[in-house]
Amino acid sequence: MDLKNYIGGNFSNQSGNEWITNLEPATGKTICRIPISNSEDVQRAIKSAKDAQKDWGNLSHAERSIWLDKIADKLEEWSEEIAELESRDTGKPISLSRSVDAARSISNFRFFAKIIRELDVETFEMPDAMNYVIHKPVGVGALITPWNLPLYLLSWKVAPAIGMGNTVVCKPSELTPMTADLLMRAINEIGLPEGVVNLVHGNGIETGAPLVESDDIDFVSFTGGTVTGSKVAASAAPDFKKLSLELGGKNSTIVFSDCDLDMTVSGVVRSGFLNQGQVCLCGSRIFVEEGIYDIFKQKLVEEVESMKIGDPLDENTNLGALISKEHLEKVQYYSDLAIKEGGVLLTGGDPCMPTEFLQGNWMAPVVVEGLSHDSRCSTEEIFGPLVTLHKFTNEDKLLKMVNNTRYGLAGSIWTEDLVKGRRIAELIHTGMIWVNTWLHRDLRVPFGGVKDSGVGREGGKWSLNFFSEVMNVCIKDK
Ligand code: TXE
Repeated sequence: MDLKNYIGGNFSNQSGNEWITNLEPATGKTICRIPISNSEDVQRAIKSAKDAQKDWGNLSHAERSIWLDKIADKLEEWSEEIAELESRDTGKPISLSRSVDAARSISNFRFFAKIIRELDVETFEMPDAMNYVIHKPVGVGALITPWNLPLYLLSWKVAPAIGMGNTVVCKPSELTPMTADLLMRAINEIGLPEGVVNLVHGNGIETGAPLVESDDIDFVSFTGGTVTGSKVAASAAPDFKKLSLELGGKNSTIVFSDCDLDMTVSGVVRSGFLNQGQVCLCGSRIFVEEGIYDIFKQKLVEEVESMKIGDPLDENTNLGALISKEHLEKVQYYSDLAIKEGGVLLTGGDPCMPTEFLQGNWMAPVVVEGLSHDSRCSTEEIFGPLVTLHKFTNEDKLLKMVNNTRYGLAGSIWTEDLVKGRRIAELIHTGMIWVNTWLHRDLRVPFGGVKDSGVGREGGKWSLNFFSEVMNVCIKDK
């Protein structure tokens, strides 16, 4: 099957004849081919977005929110297809693509439909004047998304971007195009005005880069790696494009002796290995208070080894395949490096897989102890099923270790003493911290990181402000 671009309300071929073969992570089998769109295709998509923006921007927030709900309805109707496509395309367990990817993609559209419909005009009274604030569209945007949560992250950007009156060109990861294609089919089927949402398939250099660099792009919302994020920022800088970057992470999990041990063990395993550790929010450096280190380590390894690695389409699978051979090799490199850096592997390695999966990208989850907190494995983003265990004795030393990475995205703290939990949370340099939970998401809160984890926040009103130009009008009383 060959996928097509979606430009101006039509599915169309790329102008060149270059393709990328999309392989299934679990089996290595070909799923489809995607076109490598060039700057000509990109410019055609941008032009259709530009032509559509004026009329779309002139609709009211309420009128546009009806369209968001229509997309949500169609995705809800197709939710099982989303789950299966996402599971096949990413290698993640179907239970996860149902409960997280499909469900959250639908709620992204519903959530933004609601808060955009309810968006009020803010006023600020002065003794002799009144101010009122309106949200105007920015214009035409580039939405660039990665392979770990394909539709979840694409919908997280498309919904507020078009809801606030912008038109967009999407560029999904070349590793996971399937549900982006499904979203275009849904948009086409509900009859969204042509040119509001466009999509070009391709890679970063030939497709993503010309998209971000175009003078006709007014804003860029990017989620992906830190290295790529800095390239995107550099090309967006000359004409001051609005920029939102959600980049990599190397998040700390802090386990105090006074935690609820069993709840903490399962929470920490989920945080470390959900989606095979391929979530920017995963907690991959685990700091355990000395008093419970041994019992925690033993329970953690038991729970990790009890996870079922296997067919992503099997309901009982807990861990699927990694996204690509190259990524598997990257994570295996870090597993070998851990030993060179003085670590001890408590579990992990090559799982034995049934014959139909021998060509897949498989790795048993790895737990390493004995590494220094400033070793490469403990400070560099690995983005796979590998966590490092560290002991701590006091809060000052803990905070120094926790804050010593170039990233600052998320983290979690496990303690029954919530005063301590809050105190420690506020001393950690990240964008988000969970206490006695992880990935517990209220879509109204700000989402994003500091340092090398990104620039800006999305989520709730932070998305509405990013995807609009806020304008103040001040009227003097007579
Ligand atoms: O991201 P990339 P990848 C981390 C993780 C992973 C690393 C690379 O460590 O190993 O990033 O992952 C497009 N101009 N995260 O390869 O390369 C590209 O085609 C414009 C964390 O997926 O950053 C894709 O659509 N676009 C992250 C998107 O950018 C460019 C989730 C992301 O690709 C481009 C995923 C360019 N010059 C990976 N180069 C998170 N924060 O969740 C590439 N692209």
